[in-house]
Amino acid sequence: MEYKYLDNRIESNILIIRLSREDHLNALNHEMVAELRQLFEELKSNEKGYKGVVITGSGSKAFAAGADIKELMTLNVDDAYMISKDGHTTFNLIEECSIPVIAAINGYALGGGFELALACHIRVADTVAQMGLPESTLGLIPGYGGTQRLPRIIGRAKAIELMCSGEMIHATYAKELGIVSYVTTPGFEVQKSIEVIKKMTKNAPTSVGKILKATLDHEQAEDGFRYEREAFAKLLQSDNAKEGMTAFIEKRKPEFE
Ligand code: CO8
Repeated sequence: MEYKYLDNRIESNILIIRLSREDHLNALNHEMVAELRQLFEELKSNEKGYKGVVITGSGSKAFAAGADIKELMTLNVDDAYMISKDGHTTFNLIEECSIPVIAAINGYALGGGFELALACHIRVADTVAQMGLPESTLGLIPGYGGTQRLPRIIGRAKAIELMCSGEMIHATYAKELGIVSYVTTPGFEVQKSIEVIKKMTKNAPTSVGKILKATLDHEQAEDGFRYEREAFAKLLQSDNAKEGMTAFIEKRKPEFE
């Protein structure tokens, strides 16, 4: 299938997906998320026998700088709820994939972009990568599963600190926290990810699929995902969110109530 926002190629029997909206720092619009959903639905049967998947961003500046803020500004509460729910379904499909999925983080991975990386099984980042969940700086909260996945990876204390502060962290600190498994020089994050997939799949493929499934625990978080999308959709209509997103577009600091 042809994709508008995903540029796909195959190397060593590994599918490399490049998010392709470079002018917007690969910000995730609804269509791009729908394309990811389609692709990971197709990967369920893995008819082509891929060994793994690497997701990365086009250009050198960003993996993905978040959900598309301009698109978010057009959504009413019902649309926002549904788009967040679609995102939850899509990112759960990624997490449930029966072959290893690695996020090769090249540059910024923020908001929804970081949430996409958190849904992958493993993260590799280049030395200039910066990541975080800055939604609170826009008067929002994460809406693509970040409130559930980040605490699972680094513990609640550090996760709530990062989410409430909206702070961006560098790759080396992300590695210290256990978010990122490897840090590479810029331009080598995809190669390193391929190497990790090769290492993980050199044994019985039946074992790999079962290990990925046995360690999956997002089902326990279903209430949390529902709370997240309800809160996101309501907050999106708030005066603070309008101020936060308008300030981003106008390239100024927001003034929150
Ligand atoms: N959405 C839309 N456009 C964006 C985004 C974004 N998230 N990020 C960057 N862009 C655009 C900019 O508007 C700019 O476009 P233009 O040239 O037309 O002005 C272009 O990309 C380049 O960006 P900058 O000029 O800002 O580049 P800088 O190098 O100065 O800064 C940053 C890079 C620091 C990454 C900066 O762009 C930034 O802070 N971006 C926004 C980060 C952010 O707040 N992300 C969170 C978004 S909210 C979110 O992700 C919610 C997820 C849940 C959604 C649930 C669905 C309902």
